[in-house]
Amino acid sequence: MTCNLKTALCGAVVLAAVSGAAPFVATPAHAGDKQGMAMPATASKGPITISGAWARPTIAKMKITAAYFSAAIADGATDKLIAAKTPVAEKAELHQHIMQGDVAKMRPVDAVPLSADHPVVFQPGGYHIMIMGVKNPPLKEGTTFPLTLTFEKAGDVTVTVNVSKTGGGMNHGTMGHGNMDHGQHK
Ligand SMILES: [Cu+2]
Repeated sequence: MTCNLKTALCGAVVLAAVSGAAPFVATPAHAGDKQGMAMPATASKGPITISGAWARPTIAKMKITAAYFSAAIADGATDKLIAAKTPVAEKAELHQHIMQGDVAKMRPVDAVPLSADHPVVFQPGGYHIMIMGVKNPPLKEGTTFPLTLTFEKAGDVTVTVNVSKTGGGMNHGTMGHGNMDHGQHK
């Protein structure tokens, strides 16, 4: 019964430390997620980061092109890219290139799964966003346009796409996508 004062002091110190930390926890972490201000080449939302977005220029009246980028997600999180759209074209579809013997073919895919162990690189010869029905062709080299990627959990992420013949020097030439299995488990 003689140590009440000490105990009470100790308790008060702990309480002060806990309540002192609380305002930091309450601060919104992503107040600056707005798109379209500085036209970033990298965009992120929640655990997802999209970077290095580029698309091939079109020539003359060509109304079709493809966009590429890297999609990464934080450790422990998973999501699925399920759709794409852009105001510069009527349609944007998720596509995958596959080799059948010596013939490169492409086909639409419903969804592209994303996890920290399995970041996805959209690149020539693999996954790409097929952009169809370009409204004001040509899409000239050196210009940019917005591309909105829709994720199952994170929702829409809009990234600025650089129109470029080379993708700004990114070199993923040695990566193979030959036999990836993307079976869906809904
Ligand atoms: Cu395609």
